[in-house]
Amino acid sequence: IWKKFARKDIKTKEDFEKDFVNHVETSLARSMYNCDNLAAYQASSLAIRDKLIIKWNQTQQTQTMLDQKRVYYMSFEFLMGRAMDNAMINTGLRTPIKESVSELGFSLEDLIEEEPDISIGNGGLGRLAACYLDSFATLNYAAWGYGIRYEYGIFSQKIVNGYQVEYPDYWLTYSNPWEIVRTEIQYPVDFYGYVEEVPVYEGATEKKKVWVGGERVLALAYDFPVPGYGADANVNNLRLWSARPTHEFDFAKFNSGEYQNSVEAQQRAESITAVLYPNDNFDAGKELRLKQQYFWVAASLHDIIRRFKKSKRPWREFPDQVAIQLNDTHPTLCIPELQRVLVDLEGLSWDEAWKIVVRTVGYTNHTVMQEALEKWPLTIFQKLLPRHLEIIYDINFYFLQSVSKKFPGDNNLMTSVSIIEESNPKQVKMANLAVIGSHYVNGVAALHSDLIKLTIFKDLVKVFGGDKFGNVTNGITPRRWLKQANPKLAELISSKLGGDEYLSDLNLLKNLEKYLEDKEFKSKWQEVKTFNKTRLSKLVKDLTGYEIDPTFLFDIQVKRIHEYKRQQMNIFGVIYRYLQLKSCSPEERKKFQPKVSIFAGKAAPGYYMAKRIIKLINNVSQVLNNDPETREYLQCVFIPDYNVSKAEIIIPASDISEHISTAGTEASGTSNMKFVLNAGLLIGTLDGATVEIAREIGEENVFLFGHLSENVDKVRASHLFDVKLPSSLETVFQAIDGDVFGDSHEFKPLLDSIRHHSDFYIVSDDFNSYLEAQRLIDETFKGDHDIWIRKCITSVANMGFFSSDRAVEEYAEMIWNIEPLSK
Ligand code: 26W
Repeated sequence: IWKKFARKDIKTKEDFEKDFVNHVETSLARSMYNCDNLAAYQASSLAIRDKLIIKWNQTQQTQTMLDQKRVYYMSFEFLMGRAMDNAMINTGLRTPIKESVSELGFSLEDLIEEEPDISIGNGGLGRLAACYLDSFATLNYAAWGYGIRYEYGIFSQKIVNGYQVEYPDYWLTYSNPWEIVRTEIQYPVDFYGYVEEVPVYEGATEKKKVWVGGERVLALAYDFPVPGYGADANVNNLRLWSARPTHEFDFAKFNSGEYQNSVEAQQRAESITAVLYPNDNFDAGKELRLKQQYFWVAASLHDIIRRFKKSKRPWREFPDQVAIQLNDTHPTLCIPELQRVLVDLEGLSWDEAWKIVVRTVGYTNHTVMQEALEKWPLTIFQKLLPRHLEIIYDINFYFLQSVSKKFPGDNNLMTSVSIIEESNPKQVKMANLAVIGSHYVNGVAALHSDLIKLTIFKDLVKVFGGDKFGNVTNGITPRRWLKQANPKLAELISSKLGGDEYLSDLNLLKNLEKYLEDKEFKSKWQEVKTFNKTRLSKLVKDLTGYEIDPTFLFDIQVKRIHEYKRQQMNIFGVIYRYLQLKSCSPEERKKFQPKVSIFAGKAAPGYYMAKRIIKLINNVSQVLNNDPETREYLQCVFIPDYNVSKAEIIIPASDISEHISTAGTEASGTSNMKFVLNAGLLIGTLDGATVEIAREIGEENVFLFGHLSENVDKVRASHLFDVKLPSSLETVFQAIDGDVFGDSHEFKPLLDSIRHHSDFYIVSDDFNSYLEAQRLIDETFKGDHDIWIRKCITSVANMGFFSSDRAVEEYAEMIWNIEPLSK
């Protein structure tokens, strides 16, 4: 019977239409007469989701049957963006569904616009996790993502009077057709309480420690199917946890009539997964965040262990079945939690357990910035997780014992590698715990991986040796970042390469070099760029009211606003250009390459300087775009509320994009890869993965400038007594001080941090070389345009290395020791 009635897969247009109508009428309880775009989006999503679930079930069954090792990618953030378009593309159903939807009276583009972004991440780290999920599924790895189902994702940003204003991002308003709530999967998670000594077994004299939790919440699982690319590809799982109250409730209070108070603790439970912390690269050390981390780690490990126990294998085989990857230090509690489960609950010896922990866990570092390194005050830790703190002390004790044997008397070394920082207050250094408790540590670009060995982990390298540390350069998924974001370019490439195979084997792009002399191809290439620039111009008009001209050079910097990323340098450059234009005659102006500088990005709500940078960009925009003398040559816009779906429109429209961080500060960057893959060139410092991009596509195709990372310390040291501004920057500061861009008081802190507070990000030292690179861009763009297009084509052709498929394969081989499953 089961087989006879098993749900049929969607194969034809008709299958989809039937499911669509069904969902409108039953799942949504609507009819043909009141099916608006929202309902049509929901019904389409449900129909596509059904298809994914069938494959999801098959994939999971096969994985369980084969009993192969599985990877658990632990990430506190997943910046998934929209799901529907991606699912249609990956399953190959986009074209038939587009036709169906149109026959049903809708436009597919309109339906896609109905979907809110899943924005449960801040920036690079969260988007990287999303790209890796796509590659796991596409390459048939048995790999799950684990995260938190925040009810409020990253805030949405409005610009009011030039200032950023934050609004809550409640993305679940119209429910979410892409998630499946697993009411049968709920685990208790405890906090607070105390540690007790109990007999190892009833009646024994030997004692062991156990944790008696003081407050309990439930973790409830929500699953998101993650479809791989290809008609018959696997569907993997992203499991997100949501906090719920337990149903044990305070009867004493209830009976005495205190109804409200009797449910108070329960209501508190839900606050754990309510909101994503909006800090990026800055550790605020808030107790609720540690609570979120433990909640998620405990639930995920519980789930992993439950699955492992079903296999009835001995514990020592755990690392042969399970790989846990820590996406930065946020899930580092996996280490003491797994040790606690094995020792306190499962009765393994400390040493046996520790071997298992270390063999299971791998750690990826995403930043060298001191202020981003997670440290928890012992007081908070002790209160929230008393047993884990003891375990961490023990881990540290055994570790330091081994260090002192190897390096007797080296107290500085001991202090530096210790998990506990003897500061006031004392703190737990999560990065040290992550290195000590895992078998491999990697950075995210070649330069970054070298730097962590020389800086934050220098002493740990001494202890463990360099072989424990390595590199996996980040990658991006060509499905979302080429096919979905830039369908016109994808189509043009497919027409030349004879199909879509390059989307799952990005090195095939190399064949594009054959067409460098093909005039028709190059003119189509240009048409695609113009189309994408026009598309972005419309978005800019809708969101800012400004009209920008697609024939201008589009110069784009989109990323979180941060002093180290140096948006301030970019806007100073824009001001410099404006002042130059103002000072020339109308005739001379005509020699300028018309250009629009486009910015977007969010500032952490508490990040004062970043917010001032946004204000300055907006004030400059206002002056430039309204100046009749210069606006034919130079404009500037700030696009509000940057997110994944906007990135998909913005990135394909660039001629130039800016990756201009102070050398040595940007771990990798991934938008640099997205821009080049979408036929834009880069201006950048030799930082993060830009170094490798230049290596792959040729240095002559990247506009490089600025001090090298190995010289940054020296340059900084030269600021100790005096910061010398180049006259170019001096002129810019004079204009700002002279209220040309509004009240100069607002920008004083920004300028002072450079001229009076030692210019930590060396803007003054890099400014002239930045301007020189900009000059070269103008010259190249304005000159023989064929040369420009050739640069773009050559660059795209050599981007194969930056596919997330390559990155994930390196992790699989070097760190996880897993092979892909056959379909
Ligand atoms: C504790 C607060 C906090 C929050 C987030 C600290 C650090 C983070 C992230 C690790 C910051 C982040 O997203 N880093 C970015 O990771 C990307 C993916 O590897 C890199 O491409 C970026 O260069 C890096 O800034």
